[in-house]
Amino acid sequence: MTQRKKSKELHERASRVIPGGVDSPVRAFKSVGGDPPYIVRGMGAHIWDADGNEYVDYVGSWGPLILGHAFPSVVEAVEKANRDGASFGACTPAEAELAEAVIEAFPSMNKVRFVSSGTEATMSAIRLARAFTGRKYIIKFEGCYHGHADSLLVKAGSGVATLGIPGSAGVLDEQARFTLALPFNHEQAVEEAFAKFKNEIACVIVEPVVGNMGCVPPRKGYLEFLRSITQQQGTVLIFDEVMTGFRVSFGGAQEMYKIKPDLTTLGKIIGGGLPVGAYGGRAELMDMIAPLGPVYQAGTLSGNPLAMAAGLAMLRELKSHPQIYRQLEQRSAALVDGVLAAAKKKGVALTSNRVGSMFTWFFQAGAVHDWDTAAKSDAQAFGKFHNAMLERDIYLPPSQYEAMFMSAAHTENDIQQTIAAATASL
Ligand code: HOZ
Repeated sequence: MTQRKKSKELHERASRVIPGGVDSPVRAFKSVGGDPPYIVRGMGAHIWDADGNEYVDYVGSWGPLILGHAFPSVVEAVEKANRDGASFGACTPAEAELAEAVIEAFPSMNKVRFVSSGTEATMSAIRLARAFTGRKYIIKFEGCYHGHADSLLVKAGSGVATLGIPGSAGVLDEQARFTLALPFNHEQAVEEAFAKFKNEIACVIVEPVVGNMGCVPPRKGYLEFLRSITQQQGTVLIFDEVMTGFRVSFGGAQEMYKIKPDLTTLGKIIGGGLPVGAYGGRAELMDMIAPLGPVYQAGTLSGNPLAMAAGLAMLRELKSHPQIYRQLEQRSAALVDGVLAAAKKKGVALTSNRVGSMFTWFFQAGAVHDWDTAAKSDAQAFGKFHNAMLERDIYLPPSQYEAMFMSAAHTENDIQQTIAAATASL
């Protein structure tokens, strides 16, 4: 049994002063059991805990570390920026530079506003959509998670699904009333909602490839359908690409599926893993934001110089090495299929979803295409698998309902080690 004495002590200490010992609920390992290892270092595809145990990491800070931990040019950029001052709450040159780089990769955006988290990005995008349309209702999809803003904590994925919380205490019925949570990948449900709430729906917000109920790709034609119905209805289509942006391809899911949403939200990948989010879209929408327009949104740390520098270094690296995406595709396929083959041999019911380097093994035999099918997974079997993998030095997200991520730093050796560990753990 791996020794995690120091992690245990650190968790006990944290639990005395931080609710549940964690600053974000999924980290608590509640759904898989056991105590979380306390991470003290990361390098490439590997992380180390306080007891000196080394793991192959498939969380990658929940997606953004596509180049692996402590990537040299990102570290250098942050160090250099830090020497010049960590925060000014004033204009800095790197903001426009990163905005130009983001817009170049996402042609659906004429303008982008940086914030400090994905939650802020989606919350602000929804405010903007409501202001633009003058409508109240929003459509989101069951099992999708767009951060923890009040109106979005309705049938959400991620930690909410993991902990089996239907919504959240403290969210007023009045705030949740205007959120229509529909099943993902079901066109009819969307058509019915538009028929029932004619001219009342401000926006449809969707993770174009869902990562927060595990990885669930859109059915063929589904995103095209969302684009077309929102266009017909004068409703703003928001792609939440906090996970998929610069991940499933350089231009995100919208490049992969060739759809132009009205607004896009992005997350920490554009900050090289530092706390950054962004929302962007056509100028006609974005120019409604203060100080140009009446939609207020602000933040002292927005466009923070360290985060901008890290993001620029990351995007430069990705842009100048497009082969990274081919390598990620091949290695992720090898890993996902290798584990599936092992499960088949052992007679374990396992199904997988994968888009590029985002993937999930669901502990069930059936196909997973929405929340109801994802929820049929055997979460207990996943928990056992998770523990057994951790014992074999493989760090997976501590929830059946979170995607796993491969980085460009994962080697063939890491993959073989992971397949071997999975074969023994299944
Ligand atoms: N699925 C979440 C990120 N989109 C996990 C991270 C967290 O909640 O801490």
